[in-house]
Order: sequence, then structure tokens, then C-alpha cells
Amino acid sequence: MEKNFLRLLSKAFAVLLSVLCGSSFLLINTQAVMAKKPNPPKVDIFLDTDTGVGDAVAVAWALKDSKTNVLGITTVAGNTTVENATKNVLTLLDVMGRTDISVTMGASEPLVKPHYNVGDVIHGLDGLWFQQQPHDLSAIPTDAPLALATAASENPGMTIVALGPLTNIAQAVQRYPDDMRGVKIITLELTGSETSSAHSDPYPGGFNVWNDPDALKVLLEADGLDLDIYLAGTGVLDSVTVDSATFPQRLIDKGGTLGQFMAAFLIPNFQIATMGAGGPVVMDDPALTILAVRPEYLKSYVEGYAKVSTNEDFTSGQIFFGYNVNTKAFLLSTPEEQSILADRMFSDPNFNLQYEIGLILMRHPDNIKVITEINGKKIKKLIDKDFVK
Ligand SMILES: [Ca+2]
Repeated sequence: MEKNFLRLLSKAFAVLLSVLCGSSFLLINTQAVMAKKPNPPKVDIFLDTDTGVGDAVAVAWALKDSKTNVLGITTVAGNTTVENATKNVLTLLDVMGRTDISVTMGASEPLVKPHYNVGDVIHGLDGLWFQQQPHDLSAIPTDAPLALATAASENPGMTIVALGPLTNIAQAVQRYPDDMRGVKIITLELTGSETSSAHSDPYPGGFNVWNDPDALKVLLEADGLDLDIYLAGTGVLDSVTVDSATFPQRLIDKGGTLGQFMAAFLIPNFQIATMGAGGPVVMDDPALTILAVRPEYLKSYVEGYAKVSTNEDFTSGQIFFGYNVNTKAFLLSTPEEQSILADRMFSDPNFNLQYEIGLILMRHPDNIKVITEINGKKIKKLIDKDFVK
């Protein structure tokens, strides 16, 4: 009897133990499952684009990336007309089945300069090497500054990836300064590639800034708005390349419908970009977009004060960037003021050069961050991985 009781007791204890162990196992397992699938918050970006071949790849990458949330797209004249840029974006959204993304057609020409159609040479007459599908634009909203400002006010600290001339963004800052306060803007690019220095590149401030230097000027002079402007420095994106022959072929073989669509406009673009010679091609627009949503790949930048030439001559769009005391003071003062200081240095016994330079530097805070180093290898891998399975 006692034996039976003991046996029963030990059995009950065993059951209790197994239940306890089981439940704690369950508990641990639940925690493991919960730890396994944390929902990483997506990075919100707004795309402003003059699509354009490179832009199309960048927009496609952003829409495919699981960590990126595209708040909206505005279009601008640059690589092609704004109507073409808009139709090209709409074509891409159709191909990707992402017609849920809002598109607003923006500026048809720069703030001051006329729109030049030189981009046709590398993007084709429609801006996408004849891959554009017809679209009726009559129902597309046309107030891009309002679209940008609305998104900025609803998403404080929003990042705008500026893939085209900065016209829409400058107009948004002019019309809605309070909404645009604190916006982060990441854009191309100080000069061309490492093989074309500031002096040999035909577009000394990059094609987009050459297109609309007055728009960059508006942003650089937007005092008190705390704009956080990042500009890719000279050659800094040059390590992000794809091979002009194998990449389109792999898109065709393994990239599905989107891959075939992209290859159709990349092949002629790459032929022109390499002058038929083949070899690597820099993917600067996708690289810039990736930097906006993967800040860990942005290894270093230099903060300073910049001015842009708005002269209608060969300096148009050239960016002068000062990051040390001397260059900043030079950019922030006129030659007349510099002459007066030189005179006073030898005539005024109380003259204090450091104090005077300090006063000049206080005229304007730093207004730009120039990206100087990135993790190009990782970015390159990401482009390859996301388009070619
Ligand atoms: Ca562009």
C-alpha cells in the first residue's frame, strides 16, 4: 500500500516535473521564436528623381529592399523631360506591381537656367532607351514641393534621396520652410569619377548640380532650417561597379521580369557609358540610395561650408568646399574685405587676425557634409544580391 502510494507519488512528481520542464521549454521556445522575428523598423525615404537609367535602377532597388519604405516619388527634369521622367517611373511601378506608390510630377525646368536635353545621349530620347510605356499624365498630381513638404511634416527627420536636379526640393524649402526643417538630403556628387578630376570633368559639380546650380544654392543658404545635406565626394562611389556585359546578362537570366526590363535599358546605356569598350560601370544612383538606408556603409564624411557657382559659364555648378579655417574664411568674405584686413594687419596696433577670422566664420554655419569613404564592397554585393538571384 505504502509502496503503491510512493510509486504513485513518484509518478505524479515525474508528471509534474515533465509538465514544468515542458512549460519552461515552451517558454524558452516562445522567447526564441519572439527573438527570432523582431520586425526591424523600415527606413523611410522619399525619392526625387529625373528617371533616367541610373535612377530607374535606384528606384527599383529601393522598392525591392525589405528594409526600405518609399514614402513617395517626385519627378524632375534633368536626364530627360519631367514628362518622360514621370512616365518612366510609372512604367517601372507597373513592371514591379507597385502602383500603390504615390507619384507627383514636379519641375519641368531648373529654377533659373533652361532645361537642356543633353541627357538624351546616354538615356535615349525617352530617358529609358525606349522602354517607356505610354501613360496618361492628366490625373497625376503636379505639386511636387507640396508632396515633399507634406511627407516631411508627417515624417520628421525624413530623408530625401535626391537623384536628380534639386529643383523640387529647393522650391519645397522656399515655399514650406517650416515643414522642411531638419530634413536630411543625400545627393550626388562633388565631381565625376576618379579618372576625371574636378578640372577635367565637364560637369564640375556633377550633372545634377550643373543642371540646376541655383537649387543647390537655395539649399546651402537655407539658414536656420537645419537641413542635413550629404553630398557624395569626388570618386567616392567609384568602387560600386557592375560589369557592363555580365550584369545585364545575369539580369536577363536570373532577374525575372524586372531583370529583363532593366537589361533592356542598361545594355544601350552601358555601351554609351563605356564608349563601346565594355568593362565596369559605376552604379552611383543605387549606391547613393543604399547609403541613405544603410548608414553603416557610410564610413566617413567631412563637414564644412560650401558655395556653388551659378554663373552661366564653364564653372556652372562647380562646388567650392571649405573644411578648414582658411578656406571657409576665404569663401565667407569678399576680396575687398580681405584687402582691408591685410591693410589693418600692418596699420592697426590692436589688430588680432584670429579674432577677425573668427568673426567671419560666424557669418554662416557649416552647410554640407561631403561623403569621403564608403563600404563599396558591401553596397556592390547588395545591388547584385537584390536583382540577381
Ligand atoms: Ca538622376
